[in-house]
Amino acid sequence: MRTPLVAANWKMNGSREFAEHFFSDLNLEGVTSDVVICPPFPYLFQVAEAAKKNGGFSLGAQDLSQESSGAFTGEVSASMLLDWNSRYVIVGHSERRSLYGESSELVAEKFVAAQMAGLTPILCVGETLEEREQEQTLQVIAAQLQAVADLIEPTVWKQSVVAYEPVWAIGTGKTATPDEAQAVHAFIRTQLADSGPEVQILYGGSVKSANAGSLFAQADIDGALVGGASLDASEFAEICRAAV
Ligand code: G2H
Repeated sequence: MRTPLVAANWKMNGSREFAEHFFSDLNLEGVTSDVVICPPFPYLFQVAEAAKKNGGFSLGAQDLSQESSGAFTGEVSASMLLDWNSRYVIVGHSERRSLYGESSELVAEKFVAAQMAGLTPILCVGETLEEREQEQTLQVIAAQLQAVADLIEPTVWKQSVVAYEPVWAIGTGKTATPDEAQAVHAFIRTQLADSGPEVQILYGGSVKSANAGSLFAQADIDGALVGGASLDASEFAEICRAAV
């Protein structure tokens, strides 16, 4: 049995004041899933403190460097994230791939850096609208997963989370139907070798409390990576409650 997991990706949103209000409003009563909150880097400390005080969720980061230390201005290493008690880190979010030119090979190096340091990578994969229309969805996802598979032993998948985020559904209000998402999740599981049955595979892309239940009811959807809706504490808690 896989424990459901709901992760908040705040993206480049928030402030100290926002985080203060968020945690005073966040009520995770009745939540049985794993919960992760991924703030921007400057708020890791504040979220780590809130996690210590309130409990019920773990800390994650939104990205990391593939390097361990050195002259890499602006970068943040896996050990720095661990220093603030991060347990998870998102790698290969489509915004990193499309806006910052991150290749699948670089994403794979980041995955390995995270995993070797003891962080759980949340590897994002997904196709663009054009790729879906050209019926290339599964090939695109297989290639994104293969770049990681080329660098790891198959059992290492067990120490990771995969998030399927169709690019056309991100922040657009459009969501894959539960059946569309389920088909891709089932495919992803087959690509993870013998580890497949144990890996939490999340759906991401305009998830909100109104659509979470029908997505989570699918056999291979183990939770969600939530962007916009994670900025509202009660909406986010509602989504977490739907993950049973
Ligand atoms: C996809 C998702 C979170 P949103 O990027 O990673 O964001 O829920 O706003 O579509």
